Amino acid sequence: MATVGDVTVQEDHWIGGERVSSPATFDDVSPIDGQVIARVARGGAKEADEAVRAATKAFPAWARTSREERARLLHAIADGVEKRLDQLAIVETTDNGALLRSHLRGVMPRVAHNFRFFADWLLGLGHDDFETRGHRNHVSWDPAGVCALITPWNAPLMLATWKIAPALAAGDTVVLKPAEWSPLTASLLAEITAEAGLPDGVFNVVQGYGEEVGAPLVAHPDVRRISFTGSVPTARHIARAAAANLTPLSLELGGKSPLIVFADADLDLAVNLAVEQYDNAGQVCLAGTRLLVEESVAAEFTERFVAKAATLRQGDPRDLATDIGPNIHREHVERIDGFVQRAIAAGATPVIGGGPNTDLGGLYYRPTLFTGAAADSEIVNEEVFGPVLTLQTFRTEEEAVEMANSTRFGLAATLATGSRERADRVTERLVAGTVWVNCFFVRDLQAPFGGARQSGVGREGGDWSFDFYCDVKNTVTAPGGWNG
Ligand code: TXE
Repeated sequence: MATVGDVTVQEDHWIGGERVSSPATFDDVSPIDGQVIARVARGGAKEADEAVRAATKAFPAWARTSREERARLLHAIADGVEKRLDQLAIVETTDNGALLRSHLRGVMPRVAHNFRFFADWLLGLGHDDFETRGHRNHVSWDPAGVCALITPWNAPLMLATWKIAPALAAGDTVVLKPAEWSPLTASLLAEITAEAGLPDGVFNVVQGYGEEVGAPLVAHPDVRRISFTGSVPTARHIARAAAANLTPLSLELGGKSPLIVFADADLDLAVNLAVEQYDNAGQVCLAGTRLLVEESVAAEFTERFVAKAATLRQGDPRDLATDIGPNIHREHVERIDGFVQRAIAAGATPVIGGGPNTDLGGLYYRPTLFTGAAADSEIVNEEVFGPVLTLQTFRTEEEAVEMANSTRFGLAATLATGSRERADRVTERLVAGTVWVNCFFVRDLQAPFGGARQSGVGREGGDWSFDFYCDVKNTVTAPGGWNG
């Protein structure tokens, strides 16, 4: 057991409604100060198999549980999240370094909402009935089975519950493998599900490293769905494992999304949108890290951007006045700095930032903006996953669209423009799962969410989630043939 703030957190796996330990553990380090905060069970193939067995055993009864009862239990889990919101927030902040302010005000309430939304959506899910030459067709959404959910560290509980809530609502059972960099809130959620009365084995958590416990989990022949959020290289491993069993999978990967600022935009709004891309210290898959600014307003935009960015307070994420906290761990900061130093060596100019904030220790990377980076340079094309933006200019709408789409990713795009016609024209031509016009990060759970190209496979949200987590079945019944 570990104590984080004044919260007691279990460091074991959660399998079949019980705490299960492993002979080995791994150190969970807080990015705030580099201290070890927990020694977490280090699972492998054995624990992955035990968890899948527990979930398989629990599946038939859970699948037969009425929609109303499943919805009631999801609301009870949401109640538990709300009751322990402060605890979840401080544990998550200590574990992954994201702002306590965001966890308290936005993220954890949203976690509760994830459960409430999919509970209510389940109750509204229709059945299709239609006739073909007198035969009745009945389309039903059947639970699929055990779902392996693999999640990252940048928004651990938020991203996990986007998957857990629809899977449970659909009547599936779950094995969650949280990222090894932020394992703790999954453990608290396991407690909450038990307190809410979720039957044993319906929700399971295995802890440990991706290659050791994640790989055997996704390769398990009894897993019926895999949903993954994380990096492209890991997605390739997972897709190969899924191919062996032909397990359907949903992949939500990275991005290098454009934020296009037209000269007709409200420049203050555009600057605010641009500075928002530093949220979560730049560790957001959706971040619009490529600022594409119309040449005629580029100087003015840059000046206002630099002034606005200078007001951001960097520091301890537990301080409610902090705007930018640390990055997740030392190797990640070194990776970010590698991108930045190579960009400088290649001739790009860091208008602001350009290195870690040494006053705060090595894990706090200074918000950085590059100009003068070549279109084919690494910094313009690779996902840095840190507070690093590039600014390029364009002259025509045509050129803006071309630049926006010249990436192997396609997760999101943001436009700042005062012209509705332009917004319509440009949006139609952008390759992206989500396009925001004069706004950013607004997401309704009923909307499809996912990426084009190498940003992902499939969509989740509303009906799309149920499409993924269910086996849709059509039953055709002949008009006659009944005994009596
Ligand atoms: O992610 P990984 P990492 C991107 C971002 C970041 C980079 C590296 O660019 O810098 O990825 O992050 C589990 N089988 N994103 O290395 O490895 C792993 O344990 C099964 C974007 O931390 O993809 C963790 O739970 N599972 C992204 C999860 O996969 C495996 C968010 C994600 O880890 C596995 C995070 C395997 N073989 C990183 N190997 C986004 N889209 O938001 C690892 N895992």
